[in-house]
Amino acid sequence: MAVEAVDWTVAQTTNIAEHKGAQRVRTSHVGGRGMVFTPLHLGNYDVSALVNLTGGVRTTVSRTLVSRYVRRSIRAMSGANRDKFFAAAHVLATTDYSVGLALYGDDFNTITNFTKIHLNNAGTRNTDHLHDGLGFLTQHAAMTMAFERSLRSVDAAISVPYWDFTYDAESFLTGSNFTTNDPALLWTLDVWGEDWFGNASGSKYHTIETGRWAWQKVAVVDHEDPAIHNAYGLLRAPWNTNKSPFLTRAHSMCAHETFSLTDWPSCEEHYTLAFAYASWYEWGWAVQYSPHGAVHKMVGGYVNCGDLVERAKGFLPPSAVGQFAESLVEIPKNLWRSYLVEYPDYCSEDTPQDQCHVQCDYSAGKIGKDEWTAAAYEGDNPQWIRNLSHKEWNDFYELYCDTPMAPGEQLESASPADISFWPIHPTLERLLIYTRLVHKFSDALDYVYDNFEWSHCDDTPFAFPKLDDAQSISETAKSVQPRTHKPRARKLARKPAAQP
Ligand SMILES: [Cu+2]
Repeated sequence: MAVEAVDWTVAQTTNIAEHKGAQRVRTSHVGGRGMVFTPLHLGNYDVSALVNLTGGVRTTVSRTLVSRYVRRSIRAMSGANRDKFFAAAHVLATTDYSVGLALYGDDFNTITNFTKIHLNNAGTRNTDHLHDGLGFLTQHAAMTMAFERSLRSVDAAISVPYWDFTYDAESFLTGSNFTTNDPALLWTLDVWGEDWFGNASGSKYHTIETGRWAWQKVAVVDHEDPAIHNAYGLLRAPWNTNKSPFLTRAHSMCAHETFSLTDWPSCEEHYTLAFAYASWYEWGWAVQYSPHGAVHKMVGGYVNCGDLVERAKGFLPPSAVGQFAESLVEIPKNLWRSYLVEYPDYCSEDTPQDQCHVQCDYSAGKIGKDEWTAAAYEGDNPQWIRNLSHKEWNDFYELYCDTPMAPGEQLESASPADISFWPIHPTLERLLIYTRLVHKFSDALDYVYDNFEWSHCDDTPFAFPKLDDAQSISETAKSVQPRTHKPRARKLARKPAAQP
């Protein structure tokens, strides 16, 4: 028997209320079998095909089609879709919040506001709510989702792409390029193209000079704004006294060759994460370090180090200089959080950078190296510091206190300002979903419920379907009128009327 014609019916069955009616398509294909259908909404669709065979025989086949947004590798997107993503992200970076709300609705938010959220949660003096804990992945995933909704308020057809940076590591480590272990190779990658993340390598201002993101400004925080900011009033962490008005990517730690291409997260780190950590607790901690940290570090880096490295070489062995430069990721903020150093609250616009930087209190003499080390390294005690003589320690301490070194945005709490921040964390979220598909975490719940039955409801209109009754579950789900929950508007306390 041959197929004479197929009558297709596609009907949306869930998430209908939001769209004022279900999307439905009926189409007949004489002689052919296939049909092309583009779902316009999220939700489930019933698809059925009535197949007319020769000899008047008919048969029906039904399936459920699930419609979701697809997050794709940034490299696998079509050029047009990738461009839509970057164009919408640029709207978020350049539109005033109030204007965006009026134009695009309540889901709209700006990159500046997302940067404030990140900064206000990671840049406080008492703690970092977003990193070095189990909240890292979930909170970054939540921020990505809010960012994605904001993008969709501008262009409904957008998903946030993921940047699989392990691909980069493998292309260098196994490719013919890998002859020098030169981290500069990183800046030749496609992702730094003018219309993608933009390229800051070779810029004497350590910023992007051409393309969509050229000369991107760091937001200035006005006096009324409670957002965390630096001494120059720029939307940066307090320990980042960088005066540059432009988004900064240093790409090295104080110009010192501390980076190795082999630090870039590779297949090995992601494979190990997926299979070597049995529990969510272990996984959730491990994910933020070797599987991802180096991306922030190597993009952000440290600028304004003057001759720090050269001077340090005068009294530190080369390996110590390297270890010190590399640990700038943590030292400045740890010392500040331990109240061993201060940063100025305010530096006027005409204050030169070399006069606006970390402040060490010499009133009680210099801080001893044990106290400094315990704070800077959170208890670790690196050998290179232990090896310093009294004089070397004093020289090092003065050098540290004199240098206006500053991290690029990607290495501090204002990282969402850099467009290259956004596709990093979906890569980790994707790996989490993969991990959960391939094995169960051992720290699963250690209890179960006795049953899922509400038999006392069976004689009411609200009988819960039994779990093994798929048909009843599906019918119930279709018959119940969907509802949405809107948060109640909070009544704001009225300001007392001003006295005349
Ligand atoms: Cu990150």
